[in-house]
Amino acid sequence: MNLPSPINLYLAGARGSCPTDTGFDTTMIKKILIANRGEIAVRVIRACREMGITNVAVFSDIDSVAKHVRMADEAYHIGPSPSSESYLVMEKIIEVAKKAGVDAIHPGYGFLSENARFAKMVMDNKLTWIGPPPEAIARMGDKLEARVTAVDSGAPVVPGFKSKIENVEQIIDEVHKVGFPILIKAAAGGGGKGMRIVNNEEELPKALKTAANEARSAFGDDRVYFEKYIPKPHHVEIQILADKFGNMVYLGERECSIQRRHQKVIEEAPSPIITPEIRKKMGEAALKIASACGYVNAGTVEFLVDDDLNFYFLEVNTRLQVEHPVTEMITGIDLVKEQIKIASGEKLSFKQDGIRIHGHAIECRIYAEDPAANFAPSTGTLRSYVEPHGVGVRVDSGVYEGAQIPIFYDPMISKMIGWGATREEAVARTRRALTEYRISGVCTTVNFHLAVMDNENFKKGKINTHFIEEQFPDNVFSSKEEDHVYKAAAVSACLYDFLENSKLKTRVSSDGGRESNWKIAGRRMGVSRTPEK
Ligand code: MV4
Repeated sequence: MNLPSPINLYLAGARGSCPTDTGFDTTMIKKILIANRGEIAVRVIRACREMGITNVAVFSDIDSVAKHVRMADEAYHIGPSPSSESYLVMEKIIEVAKKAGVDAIHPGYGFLSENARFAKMVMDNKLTWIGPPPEAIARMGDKLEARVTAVDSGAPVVPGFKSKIENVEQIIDEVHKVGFPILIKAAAGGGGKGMRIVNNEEELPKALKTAANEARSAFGDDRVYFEKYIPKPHHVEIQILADKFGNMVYLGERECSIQRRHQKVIEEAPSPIITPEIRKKMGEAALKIASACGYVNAGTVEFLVDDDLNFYFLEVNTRLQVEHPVTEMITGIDLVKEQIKIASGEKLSFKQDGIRIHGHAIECRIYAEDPAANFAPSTGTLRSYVEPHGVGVRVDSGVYEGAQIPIFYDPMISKMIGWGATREEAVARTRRALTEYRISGVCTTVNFHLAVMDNENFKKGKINTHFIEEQFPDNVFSSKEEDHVYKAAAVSACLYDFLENSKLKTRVSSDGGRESNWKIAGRRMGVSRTPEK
């Protein structure tokens, strides 16, 4: 089981090695282990192959024929399906890295990517860690330390407190200075966990207690701090790259306000609200914070932006992010290749004034979720799976037709990125590309994304972190799974027609195929579903 699977031995011989001169010096890094799965593992494999680097996948029981395993030069089994017994087991991954003879480990996002202990373990085993220094990961992972680092660097930070809250008396003067409402946050938190809005002084003692209790049970760390609450902010983040010689650049911003339950759904670059002046200010603030924590490799500095375009530091993500492609599309810079080059000790090959923003890119995260069931994960077999193509369209996916969508991992199956010369063109192209997805067997969020592309506020760039709840309050979207309902109905319709001795005539849908023929046939049988908004 620990040998490369036969399919990969075949592929490696057939097309794995890259004989052409890629311009990358493989003296330091010849072979990389990718400690991840799904679309991000595929993304890193692609970068490796373009650079002439041999790539090694790892897989759990259920992933033995997953797309990343099929594409890799070599693949090693690392344990049972639950990630706690496979993708998260540091010792197993180090063991495979040694057995396979790799030079470096790329963690992708999620899993071990922001685990400072793992980064250190990789380095202690004389392997190259394709990520930031463990000290920077640890420092930014603590949201209170990150806040203090940002304050000391001179970057704008939300008004609030710089240290752990001990009791109400200690903070009450500060609270009145910034004014209600305030937001209590957990030092060990992030991603929205353990936050509490406090509207007045009466609520304060109880809120402090519950926030600390929640933080203790969620993170084993009850430290909390507070910030002024910024209502309906934009979430805008700056992509940075830093080499080992102190060279740093920012690659513009990404607008990530469209999210639900603190999970991003649609991201775009550039942000529709950010001006060149604010971009420069935010970029420079991001680099100050990165310098202050000795940052190296790719990273993201998150900011909250209010309607007056005041921006405030929020968090640093010490990893490659899901939404990195929108930045790649508008800058022409391959972030994964840059990560690998930085880790191998190369200097950045461009300076800030060499970075240009070209056009506009929008990413839709396609999740295997059922919008009709409050976006619960939808698992099963991808009975049909057809991806969009054509001008200005990029699809990064971790699946293929016939693949299983397991219950064990994140339900994101595909990312579709539409590029256009202007935001209007990017929206139209993203919408067009979405109509080309043909997915059955599981429910997906494709139709939700279509509804957003047709939303008047979205089209005008009027979005903030409350967009989904405000624009789609009743949560009703059709999903492609509906086709099954229509198929069943259409089969009945055929039977009915047969019995009536009349032919089922083909009708062509007039709106670019958004409505399937099954649906049209189904409707003839009087099947009606919740209409789209
Ligand atoms: C805030 C905020 C308003 N004011 N901080 C949510 C995730 C975590 N990283 C920080 N978050 C927020 N912090 C202050 N002082 C509003 C949010 C917030 C949010 C931020 C980014 C994207 C989506 C969000 C959804 C709800 C709340």
